[in-house]
Amino acid sequence: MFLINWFYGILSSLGLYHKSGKILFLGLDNAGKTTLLHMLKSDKLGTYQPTQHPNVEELTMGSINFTTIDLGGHLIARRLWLEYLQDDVSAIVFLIDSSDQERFRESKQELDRLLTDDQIGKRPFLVLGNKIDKQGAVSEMYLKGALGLDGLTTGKQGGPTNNRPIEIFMCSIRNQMGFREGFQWLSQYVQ
Ligand SMILES: Nc1nc2c(ncn2[C@@H]2O[C@H](COP(=O)(O)OP(=O)(O)O)[C@@H](O)[C@H]2O)c(=O)[nH]1
Ligand SMILES: [Mg+2]
Repeated sequence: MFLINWFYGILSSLGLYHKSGKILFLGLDNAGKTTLLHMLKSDKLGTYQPTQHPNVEELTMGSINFTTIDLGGHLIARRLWLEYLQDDVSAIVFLIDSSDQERFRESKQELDRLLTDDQIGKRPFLVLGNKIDKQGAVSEMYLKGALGLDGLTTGKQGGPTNNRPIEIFMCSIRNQMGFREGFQWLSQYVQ
């Protein structure tokens, strides 16, 4: 009973109650994926680290499975996310450390690779510019430009689109700010 109430609380705050499927958290190492996963989990739930994959973690809550995968640096990464990219992947959350400007190029490369991949198709994409609490964090406008997303985003109000739904939200996972709005936006595109 406790767990059901708790699932309801956290999943509805993300707009994901009554939804099902798999949500992938992708991004370079250090972007904040594991921190986000742990924020979603109660002490009663374990995160599961698939034994062969030190860069992958999974958490299942209700009918939603969240999987984090580190990108970058390794050719193996594409094989890895293809492996996880079964038909039931409902959405992709791409995280980036908005205070680490030195890695924006590398992050953009990975994002471009995902956005142009046939296997990913038109799955909805939430980009989270994390760590806005840190000194040196750039503005949303700046990050959008650095990632080449100017003019390509769907709009924060969402709604039907013929293109791939994609939007950027700035957040601080550590301070629990901003990411829920992003998930609420994303959830309208998740069955
Ligand atoms: N200041 C700040 N640090 C964060 C935030 N989110 C994550 N971190 C820190 O960033 C580091 C990397 O986070 P982690 O979740 O391990 O990144 P991952 O490699 O993408 O899984 C850790 O030291 C986190 O505590 C945030 O919103 N603000
Ligand atoms: Mg991690």
